[in-house]
Amino acid sequence: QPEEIEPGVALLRGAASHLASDIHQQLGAILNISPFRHMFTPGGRRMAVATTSCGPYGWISDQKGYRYHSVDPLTEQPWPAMPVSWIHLAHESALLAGFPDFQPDSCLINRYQTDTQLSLHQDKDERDFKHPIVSVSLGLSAQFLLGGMRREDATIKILLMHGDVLVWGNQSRLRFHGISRIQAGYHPVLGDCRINLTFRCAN
Ligand code: MD5
Ligand code: FE
Repeated sequence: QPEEIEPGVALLRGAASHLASDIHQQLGAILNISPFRHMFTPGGRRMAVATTSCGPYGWISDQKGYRYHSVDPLTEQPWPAMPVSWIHLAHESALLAGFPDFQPDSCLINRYQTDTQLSLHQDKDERDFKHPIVSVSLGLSAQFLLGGMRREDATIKILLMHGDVLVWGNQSRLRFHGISRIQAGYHPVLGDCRINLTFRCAN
């Protein structure tokens, strides 16, 4: 039963906990095909968060801009398949949050190591904002910063822990958001980092 943090933000505490070792194992197989890498912003800055993707489309960034693409630029091959158990988790989470038709065609995988942060931004690279985004937090905890529709709006902090799932939809789909600097630590399953999976309808 989701907790409504704000209209359109549904928090499912611990909803992915029971899948953690399964997710970790499948992540290993994905990384053997498309490893984590630090992409560069269109302005030429190296991103602190390391990323990869699975599913039909992956999110990429380079001097030409931010976009979704069906080929991994590192391997020049399609992205690895989205594991069926991941699709089910995303679909069930969206259903509980009131989105019965969520069919992700992309899963962006973010890795945050100690001291990594993600500055305030909006997710606007997807074709249709009527679809929610489902995010799954694994490993080290993080303070999530939830802002408003304008960059200067006040933010609230949400502590995201291993296994937490959030569904971002409707009026909260385009809120500004970010992640505070990750504190050093060690998680028994994921080790010394935070991993976030974001399931999206890119196209
Ligand atoms: C993370 N990732 O924890 C977050 C989870 C990203 C990113 O922000 O862009 O990869 S997704 C959080 C999110 C998505 C869409 C809308 C909102 C938040 N929101 O309205 O606050 O690594
Ligand atoms: Fe984002």
